[in-house]
Amino acid sequence: MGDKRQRARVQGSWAKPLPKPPTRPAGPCPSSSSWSSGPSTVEFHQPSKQKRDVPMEKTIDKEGVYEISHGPSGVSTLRLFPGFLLQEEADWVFSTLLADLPWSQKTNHRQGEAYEEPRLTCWYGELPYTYSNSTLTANPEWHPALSSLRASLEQHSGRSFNSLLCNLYRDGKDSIGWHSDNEPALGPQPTIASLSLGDTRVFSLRKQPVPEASGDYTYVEKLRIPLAHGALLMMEGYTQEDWQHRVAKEYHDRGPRINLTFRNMFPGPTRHAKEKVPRGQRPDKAFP
Ligand SMILES: O=C(O)CCC(=O)C(=O)O
Repeated sequence: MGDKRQRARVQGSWAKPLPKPPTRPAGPCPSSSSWSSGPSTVEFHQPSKQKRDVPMEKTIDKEGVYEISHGPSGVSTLRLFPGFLLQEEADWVFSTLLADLPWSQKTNHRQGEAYEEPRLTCWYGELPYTYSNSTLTANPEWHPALSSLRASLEQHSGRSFNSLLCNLYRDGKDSIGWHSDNEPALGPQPTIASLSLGDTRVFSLRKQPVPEASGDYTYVEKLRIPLAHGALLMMEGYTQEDWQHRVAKEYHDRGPRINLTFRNMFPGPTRHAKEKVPRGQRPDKAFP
């Protein structure tokens, strides 16, 4: 059938001339989606998504100095001394503080709702301490056991501490949620000395995500530090700026544990970290 008649039958006589079939370019036949010798095929390729691995949680359990990150704010350092207090001394301090300190359950406020912290606390220092929209009043009368611990920590670290938050985890259900100790009253790059007594609990840290992650912690670095009876952990440098920490609930039997966090507070307006203007778009979890 002549070309003219074929056009008339298939497309109607008004049809323009059929386009010429394209000719295969010279050279070797490229792979799919280009011309091949048989009927032409076009393969769809999914735009390649970068595969990312969720980093393995690392454990720190040996005595040492650990630079856990070098940015974005600066160097974050941990110092771990698992046997800072000898067993006998740790036993005596634990039972004395458990019996003598004025432990109470603090009520915090979030979005207008009151909730009780899942642990007991008491506070020592010349200044009140405000976090989660509730204030622990100043309490300058240090228990003698606490004063003596403060003196040995100051000698050991070369730092001074004028304040102390005591936490009592009654069992594995007591916990503290993700947070940073970055209240303005603690000043820039605060050094926190954290002494643990009683049953071992896992202290976890996670890096703050980059602003582009929009608060997604899936791919951030994570650390776990089992803190046993008599262990001292120092958090220094930019740890409070670039990392968060918590003690999660545990669903097997845990005995009571006391944690003492010695800090240095400066007079001035206090705001809790969660009220602070976030770096990038960093949404923080509540601080139970
Ligand atoms: O119990 C602990 O080891 C941590 C306590 C803590 O994070 C805090 O008091 O801010």
